[in-house]
Amino acid sequence: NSRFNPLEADARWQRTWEERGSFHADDASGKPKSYVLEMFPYPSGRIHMGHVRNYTMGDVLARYRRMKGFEVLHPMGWDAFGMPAENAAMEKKVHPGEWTWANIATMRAQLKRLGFALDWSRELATCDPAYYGHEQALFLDLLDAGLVYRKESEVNWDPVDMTVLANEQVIDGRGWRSGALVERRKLSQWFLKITDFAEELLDGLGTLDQWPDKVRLMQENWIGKSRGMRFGFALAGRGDTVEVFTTRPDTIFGASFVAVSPDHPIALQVAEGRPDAAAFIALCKQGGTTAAELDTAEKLGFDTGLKAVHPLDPAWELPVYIANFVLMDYGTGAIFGVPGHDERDHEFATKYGLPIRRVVAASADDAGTPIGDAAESAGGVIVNSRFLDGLDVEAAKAEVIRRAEADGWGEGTTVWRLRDWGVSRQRYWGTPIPIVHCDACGPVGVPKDQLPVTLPEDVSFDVPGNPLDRHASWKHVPCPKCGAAARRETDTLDTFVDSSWYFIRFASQPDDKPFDKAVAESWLPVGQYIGGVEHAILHLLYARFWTRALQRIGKINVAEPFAGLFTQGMVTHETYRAPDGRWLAPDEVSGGIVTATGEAVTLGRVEKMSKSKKNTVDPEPIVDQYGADAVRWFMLSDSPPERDLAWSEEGIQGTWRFVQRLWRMTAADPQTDGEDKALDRKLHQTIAAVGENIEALAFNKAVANVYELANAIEKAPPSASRNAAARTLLLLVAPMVPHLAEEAWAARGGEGLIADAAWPAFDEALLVVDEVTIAVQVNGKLRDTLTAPKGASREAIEEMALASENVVRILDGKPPRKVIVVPDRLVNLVA
Ligand code: ANZ
Ligand code: ZN
Repeated sequence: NSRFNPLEADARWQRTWEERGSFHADDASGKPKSYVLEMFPYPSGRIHMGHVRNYTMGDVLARYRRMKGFEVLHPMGWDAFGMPAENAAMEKKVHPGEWTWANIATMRAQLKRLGFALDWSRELATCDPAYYGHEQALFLDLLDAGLVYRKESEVNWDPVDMTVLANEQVIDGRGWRSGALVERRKLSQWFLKITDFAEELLDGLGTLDQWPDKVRLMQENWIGKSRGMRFGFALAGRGDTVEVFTTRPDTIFGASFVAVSPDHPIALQVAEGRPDAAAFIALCKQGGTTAAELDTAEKLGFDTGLKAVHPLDPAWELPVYIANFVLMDYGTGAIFGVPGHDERDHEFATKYGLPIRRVVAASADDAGTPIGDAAESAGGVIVNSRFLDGLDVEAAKAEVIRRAEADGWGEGTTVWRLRDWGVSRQRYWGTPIPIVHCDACGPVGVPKDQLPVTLPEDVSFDVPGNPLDRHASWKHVPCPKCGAAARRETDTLDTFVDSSWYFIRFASQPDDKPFDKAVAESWLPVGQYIGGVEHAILHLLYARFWTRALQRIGKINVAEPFAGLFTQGMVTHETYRAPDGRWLAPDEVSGGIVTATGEAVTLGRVEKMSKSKKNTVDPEPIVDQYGADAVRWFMLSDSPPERDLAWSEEGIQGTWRFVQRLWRMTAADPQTDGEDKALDRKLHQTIAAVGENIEALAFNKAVANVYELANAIEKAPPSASRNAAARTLLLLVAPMVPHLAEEAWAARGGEGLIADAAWPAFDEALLVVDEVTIAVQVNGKLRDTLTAPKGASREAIEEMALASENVVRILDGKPPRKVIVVPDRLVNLVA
């Protein structure tokens, strides 16, 4: 057959793999285990190109590892709870569950058509009670261990829709639906004690040498260990002090003001007697709670009239402000401002006419240079600071801390940016928190034999707020402890909890418990985890925490869940605009004009595929047209996997042609024999290189290796070497284009499935690439030259030199007194 027909072959091989259970991972296997995992998808409706790229990469690695003799676990599931399902419920009047399960069915079928080597027997969906019931049990275990607690905490409140908003539903400080200014409200919520693990999570990063540096750095910054000092400013005329935290005690003589958070007890106290202060505090509470929003908001302050006494100079008094940029839950909730050397303080001081002093300079000579339009945060030498003058920044920090500790007005301390993880969500479509609130007993865990606490089906979304809160028969239950009338917790868990342990459940999924310890440990940690960099912080941090928390309570002896991490780039596409500025989809455009109207198209930038720019390409029709292998090959070609990949029609046509070329050169061999040394060499070099490159996830390089070998095979005259090379080429591309590989393997009478074949071995001796010319000297005089493989050992070169006819003649049977070898360059024999 002169053409490979994926439309017929793909489905046939997919069926064969499924029938044979080819990709089922055997827990009891005697082989070494390898766990390859891609971040599981949110079932939003259809597979997009980003998924195809992500899962193709993982698939190549998984198939390669199988061929290398590993028992591979490569599972797939659904991160199925979350807001989009509720939005769909509101907009389309369809139940979130119905919407989600329908999407899962569609996307599962789409994934199957790409021929991924997945163990579908382990498929899971987080919205399935068979999954989230076990999550509830783990939550209760953590509660028993004291790692879960309840606390008042602020949420974003939409006063028009009367509902709590997630951070991503707050846009420019307003509710995404109502457009109303969002307020901050206090609600009692559940927290996980991730801060107990701050040090461990930070130190653990040091062991993750197969993670991208940038991700480790992002995690480090998020955990945010700050060493500094805390000390008190006495309030003039009152008996109390304001405690502040600073990382820059060296700048203590540059202080211009003290500021407290709007939630600080002193602020609240001031507000009691003063309506203007109360109004200011209320103003600060408008707007979202995200750090980014607080950072970019204009710095605002309210002068309380109080005065703070400088701890190193009783005659020096500083004004005390309430300021919107001081957070209550960081450090002590109060600061001293140094406008010369802190940008926020600079902005604040400029606005309120406070002094801006220099206390750090590049050199002592610059002590008199005023600070300009911006704060100077660079290090240097301390100036204008009495006994600190002349010290460098670090020495001055140490000196201030030393004095404070000696005189008892402050102390060195460490604070963390990391906050405990608030997991309560006032939403329906999530894992119910397995708690019942009883007036007599307080919050009581639902007994484990009553789990799962399932979501009620009969809910409506026609009024804002959480339907669980309105569901009388679900909400009102007797207390599990005393039997009195009580209320179910109506909040559900943050969906990040669901994704914090799914990789453990994939490894082991008994019915009666979340996982079996020994089985899970036999697979974990995940050897290679692959996903988007958008999960570099929260998901990975929460999963690391959850694993360590389970370790602490003895459930699993694994500290770090993901040994290797790879963050892949995005799939991009050109953007198109009509003359009126509207975005056009690729299929509305042809040859630079809008197909429907004949208008000229403006070509925009190449950008990440997104609905808003209309530059998405649906993978399914592409698979219909070109088959899975051409799409897979495209995903691996051209761009390094960590970079963006530009989708193009020409590109997919090119890969389609290459798939056909592969078919022509591999499906059958001419009847010939004879050796082709050069081709043998190329083949063995390619085997080594493709293996190394797949191992390093450098798929584009592996693809380039394959192209080279394919070119060499096509150019080579018929020979046994050529036939062997064609057969081996098939094994090399089997992880990438598995359908074609099976089809060609079968056509040439290969044994069994190529998916089960062993990865080819290579002959080290054939790897040597270059040869070098080596000068042979006797007593410093050139007597001969040698041709040797580059990198040949000293001994090998010495042996070759001693065998040279000229050398034998000159030495005349006597051994040299000394041999000097400069590898790849020369040998000098001293006679
Ligand atoms: C004086 C100072 C001088 C500061 C200077 C900085 C630069 P990181 O590194 O993030 O730990 N700060 C302390 N508590 C705060 C709070 N609750 N809300 C807002 N800001 C707070 O930052 C520590 C610095 O952030 C502290 O050091 C304090 O300002 C401010 F040239 O004190 B600094
Ligand atoms: Zn009770």
